[in-house]
Amino acid sequence: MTIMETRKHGSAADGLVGGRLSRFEGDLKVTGAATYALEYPVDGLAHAVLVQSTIAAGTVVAVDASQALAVPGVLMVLTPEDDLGLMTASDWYGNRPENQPFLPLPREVTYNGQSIAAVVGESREQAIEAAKLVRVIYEEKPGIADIDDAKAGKGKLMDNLSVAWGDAEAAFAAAPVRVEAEYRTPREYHVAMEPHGLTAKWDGDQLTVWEPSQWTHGMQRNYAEWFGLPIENVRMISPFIGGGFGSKGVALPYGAVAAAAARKLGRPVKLAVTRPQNFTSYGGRAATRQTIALGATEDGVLQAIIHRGANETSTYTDYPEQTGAATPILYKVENFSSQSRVVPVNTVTPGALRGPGKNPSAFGIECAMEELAYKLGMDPLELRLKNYADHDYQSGKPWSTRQLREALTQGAEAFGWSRRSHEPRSMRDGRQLVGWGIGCGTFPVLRAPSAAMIRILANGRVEVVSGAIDMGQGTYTILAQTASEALGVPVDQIDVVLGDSRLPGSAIAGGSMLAGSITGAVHKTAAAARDELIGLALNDPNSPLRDTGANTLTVSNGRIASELGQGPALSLPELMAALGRTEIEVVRNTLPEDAQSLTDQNAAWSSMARVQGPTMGDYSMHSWCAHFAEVRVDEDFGTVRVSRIVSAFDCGRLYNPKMVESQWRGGIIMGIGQALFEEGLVDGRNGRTINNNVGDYLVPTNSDIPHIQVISVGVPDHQASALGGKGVGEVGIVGVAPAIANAVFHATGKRVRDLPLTLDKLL
Ligand code: MCN
Ligand code: MOS
Repeated sequence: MTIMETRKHGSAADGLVGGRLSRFEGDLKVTGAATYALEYPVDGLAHAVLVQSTIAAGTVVAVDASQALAVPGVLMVLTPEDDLGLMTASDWYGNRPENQPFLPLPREVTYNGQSIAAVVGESREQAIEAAKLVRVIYEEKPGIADIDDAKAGKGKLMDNLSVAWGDAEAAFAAAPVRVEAEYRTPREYHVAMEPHGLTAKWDGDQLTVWEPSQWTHGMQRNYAEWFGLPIENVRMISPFIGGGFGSKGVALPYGAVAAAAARKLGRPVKLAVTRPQNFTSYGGRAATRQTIALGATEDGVLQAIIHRGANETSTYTDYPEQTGAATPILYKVENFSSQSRVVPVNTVTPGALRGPGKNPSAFGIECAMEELAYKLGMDPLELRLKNYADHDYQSGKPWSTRQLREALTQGAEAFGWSRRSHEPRSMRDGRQLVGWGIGCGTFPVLRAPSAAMIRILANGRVEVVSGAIDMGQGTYTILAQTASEALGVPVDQIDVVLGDSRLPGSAIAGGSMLAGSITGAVHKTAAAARDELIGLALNDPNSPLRDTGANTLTVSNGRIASELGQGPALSLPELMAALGRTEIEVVRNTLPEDAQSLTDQNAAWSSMARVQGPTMGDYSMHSWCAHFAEVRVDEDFGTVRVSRIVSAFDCGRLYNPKMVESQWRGGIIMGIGQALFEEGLVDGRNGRTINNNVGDYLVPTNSDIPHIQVISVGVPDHQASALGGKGVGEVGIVGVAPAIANAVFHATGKRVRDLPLTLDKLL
């Protein structure tokens, strides 16, 4: 646990909600003062190294560890022979299979790169050396390398993802203008700067885990259930995280291996997942395929959308990457049909990666819309505005707030869209073909309860305490601002303590739901703390404000006083001293009244059971954006550079515009990577991820990123959250890749429908 020293940044207004306060933990991170999970000094550490499978499918017949065990310093080799005594944990919704053992080092191999053994040594170097000497004998089975493998087949229809209204087939058949095409996205990976790993330490039956986590309470529960412990026996500590992007929301098999090894050895164990192992220790974004058919009238009114999507999944879990997530809600259409399939292949189960579902979904529909615009000979901006959805046609509900029209028009204005010439290859700059394209994006508002604690100390400092996390998105900062505003105490008097499952429960930093949820909880708690202070000041026999005749007091700028100037204006230390209090502690949560039992609370913080989707209520609630991209394509070489991006967003009220702009830019940068570079390559012979390192799996560098202008067009949305904000963290990536693909078409006249847009596809 680290108590954050807050400092003044800029003006006093910067410290309130809506101010541009700089990130509290930023200095600590860039100066190396932040302690990451694997850097915690723990006495007596042993080091575990994973051994991963080299076949796509089959059985581990035997593991010969004799040579490995002979390496000096090696303490233990764990193999599928070892019974680690673990049980399967609940899924995200809190559903748990009964009596199902959990085998983090299984005998059955279902993908290449699966952990099947681990070596523990006195030093990491000794363990690495020994891991190379572990001999595994397999009985190999034919595997399915990826979704394009002939053996993969069409996969399974996910009935719960089918969406339909009107008669899409008939309306499409009757439409005078039609486009239909297949869009493809490859496997993509999180590649957060901080790789995965943990240190696990047992004290009797208490387990402490230092591990980067997007959800301390959810992962606490994972470990507790694996090891059959009461939930409070596990402590997850994660005050600093070097990025997660969806990969650090649940405990993963390697965590079970490290904790089980620590228990067996009676020593703390550290396990650092190597960069290559990060590519298969958890799933990246699934490869997707989708066919989109659009039917329209000759003047560009959409008549039908037919969407057929599919994504890769593993052979053991049906993970849906919902390519139909954005398709039904972006445009007004009376006839709609969407179906989704999952295609099991021999891969680790894919996972959530920034904007899951919505991201590939927007690639399909937003490319298809521009294809339709060209077929109609219509400006793609005009086509989008013409088919603007006045309400949510899927749920039939009104939007809570939807400033997508403003995003499109203000984005277009800032970009200079009106200067575009429509024909492909009609704009150039020397040998560079210039192209402009649009991509819209959306992300649902998810609402979840959270708890928080406010502690007012004798020295006047205020602690805001929560088990929520900050992986760079700004939680520390916005919580100080929220408490400052609600409590009336300047932000430099506030410390924020996060990232520990012992602290009050919180929603996951996932699905862009944390900020709305936790600012709501902190606001409520801080207001209650202020009321308590005022109550004590008015009523406590020792309070200098008691007998002044004042009956209302306010707290402002850290001083408590009557509005009419009756009696003294006391600073918090003065009041605390007079009251003889060392501390005032207030805890509140945003669960409903009838869900305050400990069981209900534990379930709420450690599962998704109480998360409300975007249409659970009277409205349909989403964040929205419109990206405008300019590309330059070298006519001779086919190289694509993104030379300018302007993006306009509706994310409701912004708690801290500086953080938000950085979130949006971060998403856009990831979108540029997705558009131009990112592609997990699979060896068709053995299902191996070939480019499993950051030298070969390319992500953008500074020189790939142009000026990015971001614009907020949102208005407060009080349906979406207590303070009026909508989700920010993910929507930025959604729609970027299609904007770039559309710009590349405009530049070159060549329509590339499979990401990434590499030069070979343009020549
Ligand atoms: N914010 C705001 N006003 C709002 C909403 C948000 O000021 N109305 C700002 C706050 O600074 C807040 C941040 O935006 O801390 C993100 O808020 P939110 O959209 O609620 O997202 P979460 O806090 O739930 O963070 C998770 C989200 C997800 S799901 C991914 S994936 C992602 C993302 O955040 N991964 C990230 N942004 C990331 N940023 C960094 N640096 N690293 C990651 O791994
Ligand atoms: Mo974000 S992919 O929901 O962690």
